[in-house]
Amino acid sequence: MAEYQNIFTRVQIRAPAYPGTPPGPGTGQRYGTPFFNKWLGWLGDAQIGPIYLGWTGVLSIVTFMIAFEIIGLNMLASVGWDPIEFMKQLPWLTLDPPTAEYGMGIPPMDEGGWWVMAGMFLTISVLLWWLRMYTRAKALGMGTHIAWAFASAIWLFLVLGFFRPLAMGSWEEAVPFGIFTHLDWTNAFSINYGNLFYNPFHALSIAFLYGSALLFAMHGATILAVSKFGGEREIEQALDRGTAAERAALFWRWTMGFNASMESIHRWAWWFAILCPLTGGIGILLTGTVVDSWFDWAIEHDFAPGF
Ligand code: 07D
Ligand code: 07D
Repeated sequence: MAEYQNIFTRVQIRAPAYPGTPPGPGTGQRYGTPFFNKWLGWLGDAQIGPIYLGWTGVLSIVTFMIAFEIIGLNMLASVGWDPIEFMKQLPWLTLDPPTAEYGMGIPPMDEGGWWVMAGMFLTISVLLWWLRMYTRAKALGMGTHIAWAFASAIWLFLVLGFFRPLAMGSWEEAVPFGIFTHLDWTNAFSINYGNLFYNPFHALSIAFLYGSALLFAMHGATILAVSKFGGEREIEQALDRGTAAERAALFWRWTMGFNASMESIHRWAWWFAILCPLTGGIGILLTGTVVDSWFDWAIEHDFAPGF
């Protein structure tokens, strides 16, 4: 008997290639003949294509490639254009923002100008991808929840790389493009401003981050646990509670004293995810602009010991 399971089982959903619902008015065509990939089928749907790009998709990919090229070529230049050294040192390589002397101006290319240009293209790319998400959701008659969730991440991204540097009057405040150097930046930021642990918005952001992971795990596990009763048909179960919804609810009342509903669990998860970068962005924006040392601030507000 073939029972539908998921990740890494042999059973794969494989219907004839399906192009999807009609793309809707004002939408261009989709490209490519659909094909199937067994490896992807283990993780999710095996079908690839047809692909819809539209102008937002094309421009977003182009601007992302430009940013990626600028970063990559600058890193390659920093190791004397040696591809072997590039591969060996990649995690340590970096494209840094301009130094403070340039303020928010445009510096010479090799003193941060490339960083400004890469940042500009990356920002355009991210914003166009947001627009694509929004317009594609509308075209499919969907809600725009996913676009707003992405907007929340973009808020933190813009605070880190644009709004806060603008408020501080210098690109130097922004994050470098580099795998380890962006960690160095994160570490230095915390040290420079009196330890981010004492920033209450960092704390909120952490609670929502951990909360998101917990809710995702609880929800995924619950649905898998009742899938043999049809639990994965969540929408039907939300409108017409079946035995899967009843069992899942009872389980959580027994083990936690409270249960979410088939619908509310998704709203819980959405809000937790949204609030993580939303509160985080507020915390970063306040740092150095309103509060110079979170440790001193915490002593003043009686929750750091003040050794
Ligand atoms: C799993 C979805 C897939 C996305 C991935 C990221 C790139 C960048 C660019 C080589 C969960 C793809 C990455 C395309 C390549 C170059 C130049 C999402 C998933 C796999 N970080 N960060 C990482 C970014 C910031 C911090 C990893 C981006 C802040 C810490 C990856 C941004 C601060 C740690 C990465 C960004 C910060 C990381 C894995 C932008 C505070 C880690 C990310 C645009 C928030 C971890 C070596 C991941 C690590 C890590 C990307 C911003 C802190 C390279 C694109 C400035 C403490 N970050 N990060 O899985 O291993 O995300 O670092 O804002 O420990 Mg970071
Ligand atoms: C970065 C949103 C932007 C990303 C976008 C994606 C691409 C790639 C890829 C096609 C992640 C664009 C994508 C371009 C395309 C492909 C493949 C979201 C981002 C738009 N901290 N900390 C957080 C913890 C400490 C510090 C948040 C924990 C220390 C700084 C999170 C600990 C110091 C900042 C969090 C801890 C420090 C943060 C991030 C523990 C370092 C931030 C939330 C246990 C010594 C950021 C208010 C997020 C923030 C942030 C967790 C410790 C520094 C909750 C658990 C004390 C400077 N920290 N942290 O969603 O918002 O990020 O702070 O120690 O800026 Mg922290």
